[in-house]
Amino acid sequence: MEIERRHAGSRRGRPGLHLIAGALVLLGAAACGRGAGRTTYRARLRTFTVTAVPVLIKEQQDLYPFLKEDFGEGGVLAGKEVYAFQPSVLVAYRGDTLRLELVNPEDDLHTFALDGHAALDLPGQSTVVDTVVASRVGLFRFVCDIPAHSPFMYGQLVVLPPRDAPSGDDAGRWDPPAGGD
Ligand SMILES: [Cu+2]
Repeated sequence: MEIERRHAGSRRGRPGLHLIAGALVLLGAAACGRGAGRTTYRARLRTFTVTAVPVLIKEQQDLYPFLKEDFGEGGVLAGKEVYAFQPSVLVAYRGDTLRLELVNPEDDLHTFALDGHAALDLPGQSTVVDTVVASRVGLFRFVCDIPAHSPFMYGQLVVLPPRDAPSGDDAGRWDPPAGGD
């Protein structure tokens, strides 16, 4: 549309061209009118702190006696332990840069495999930081691919189209409260 405006303001060229250019400007203005109220989303950095959390693991068998049977031969958790990523749903808009702070507070190894974006080891008692760009709209599953933790330990990255951002540059913005005593 900017190009059409420049044509309309030009003193060069034949008068007929000015008429055509003027009509184009009007058409462009009408198109803008239809889009009125729609915000322009500016991609931003989003930080997600995701922690690997034990949910039902062997160390808890004294606390939850039913787990002895669950983990035993033929039990519903035989050969498995249940962990979770907390939070398990991450939401961003396309174009956002995601800073992932992945915390593994316990002594077992976990992994963080995010479809098409990242494949990371999370050693025990460590924080792994990675940055990815949400370049495609869609649902992207992330899992810990340690066999004993599958299929329990997973989550989803939801990447929304920017046109769906509700308002302004800060749409969906959330900043953690400042730390302190
Ligand atoms: Cu795991």
